Amino acid sequence: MAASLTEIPVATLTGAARRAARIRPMSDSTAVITPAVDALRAIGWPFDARSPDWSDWASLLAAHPDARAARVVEQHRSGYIVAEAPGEGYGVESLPDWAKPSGYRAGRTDPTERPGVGDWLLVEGEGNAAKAVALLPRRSAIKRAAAGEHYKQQLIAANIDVVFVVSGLDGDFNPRRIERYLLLVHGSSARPVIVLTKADVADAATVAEAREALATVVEDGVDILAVNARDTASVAQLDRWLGPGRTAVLVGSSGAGKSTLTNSLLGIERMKTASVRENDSRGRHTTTYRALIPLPQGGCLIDTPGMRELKPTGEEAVADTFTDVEALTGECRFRDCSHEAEPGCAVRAAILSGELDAQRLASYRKLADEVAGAAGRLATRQQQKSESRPGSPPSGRRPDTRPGRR
Ligand SMILES: Nc1nc2c(ncn2[C@@H]2O[C@H](COP(=O)(O)OP(=O)(O)OP(=O)(O)O)[C@@H](O)[C@H]2O)c(=O)[nH]1
Ligand SMILES: [Mg+2]
Ligand SMILES: [Zn+2]
Repeated sequence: MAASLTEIPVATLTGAARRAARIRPMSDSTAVITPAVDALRAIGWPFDARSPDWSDWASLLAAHPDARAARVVEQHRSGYIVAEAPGEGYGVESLPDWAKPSGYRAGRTDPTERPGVGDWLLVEGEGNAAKAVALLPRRSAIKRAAAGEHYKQQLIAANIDVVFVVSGLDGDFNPRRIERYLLLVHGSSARPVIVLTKADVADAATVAEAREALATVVEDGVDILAVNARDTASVAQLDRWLGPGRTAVLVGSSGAGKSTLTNSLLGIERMKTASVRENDSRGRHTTTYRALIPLPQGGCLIDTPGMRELKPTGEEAVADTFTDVEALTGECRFRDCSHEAEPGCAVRAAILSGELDAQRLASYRKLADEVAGAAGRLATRQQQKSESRPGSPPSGRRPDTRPGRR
C-alpha cells in the first residue's frame, strides 16, 4: 500500500531534522514538514508533496516505517557516505549483498543494482548503528561497461537530470570521444550538455572549429558551451541546469577541468585540481572518487574521476544517436546495404558529396559493432545468472568513516 502524502515527509525525517520539523497544514488537508523536506531538497530530493510520479518510492517508504531517506554523496572502496542535508555526511553499513564481490555469479547483486553516487537509500538507526535497508528506484542512471576481461557494468551516477560532457579546447578535444559520451548519455534519461573548457586559452578560430566539428556529432537542441572553468562569471552559463531539485554529473577525461568547474560553481576550492601535461594536455587523474556536492545555485553537482575508457554496456541504441547516418541508410537501394560497393548506396554518395563525414560513418560502424558485442556478452551473463542459484550467507560491512565528517 502506498503511503499517504501526510506520511511521506515524516518517514524522511530523523534526529535534528525531526526535532526541528514543523507540520504545516495545506489547504487540501495534506501536511508537509517544511524544514526537513527543504534539507532533502537541497541535496536533490526530486519531489514536492504533490509530485504525481513517486508512488514506487512512497510504497518502499511505507514498507520501512522506521527508515528515512538519505542520498549517497560519496562512494569509496570501503563503503558509502550518505547525507540528509547539505554538509552532513555519515557512513552507513551496506546491505550484505552490496558488500559482496560484484559479478553475475550465484546470489550476487549486479554491480549496477548496488548504490552509486546520486542514489537515494532508506536508512535506519543513528550514528554507528546507521545502516542502509533499501535502495530507492532510480529515475535515471548513466552507466558504462567496466574495464577488464569479464563483462561488468559500472554505474557512473544515478538520479541525474543533466550530464555535462566536459572537454578541454586543448589537446583533449576529440569529437569522436564526445560522440561516445553522447551515446552513453542517450540511454540515461538525462539531458546532455557539452561544456568546452579552456576557452580563455584557445583562440577564436579553435573555438569555432570545435563548434563546427561538433555540429555533425550532436543532435539538434543539445547545447554547446565554451567556458573558462576557472572563472565564476563564465561558469554561470551552467546555472540554468543547476536549479533546486536538479542534479548534474560531470564526465570527461582527466584534466578536462571537471573539478575546476565544480570549485568555480561552488565558490570554494572543495575539489583538488592539478595541471595537465604540457606536451599532450593529459590530466593526472587527480580526482579519485565520485562526490555529490550541493551548490549555492540550489541544485547538486557530481564530480567524477576522469575516465580512461568509455565502453558501451550493450544497452545503447546507436541508431538513436546517429540519426543522420540512419536516415541515409534508409535511402540505399538495398535494405541490407553494407555501404561498401553496392550500387545505389546513399551513404557512399553522401560521403562523396561531402554531406557525410567519412569519420562519422567509421564511428557509427565501430560503435555499432561494440554495442552489438557488448549486448551479446550481456545476454550471456544474464543467462548464466538466471541459471545459477543464490549462495553464501550474508555478511555486513561498514565504511571507515566518522559521522559528520563532511
Ligand atoms: N586556463 C584554464 N585552465 C583550466 C580550465 N579548466 C581547467 N583548467 C586547468 O586544467 C587543469 C586540470 O583541471 P582539473 O579540474 O583538475 O581537471 P579534472 O577534469 O578534474 O581532472 P581529473 O580529476 O584528473 O579527472 C588544472 O590545472 C586547471 O586549472 C579553463 O577553463 N581554463
Ligand atoms: Mg577532478
Ligand atoms: Zn548503402
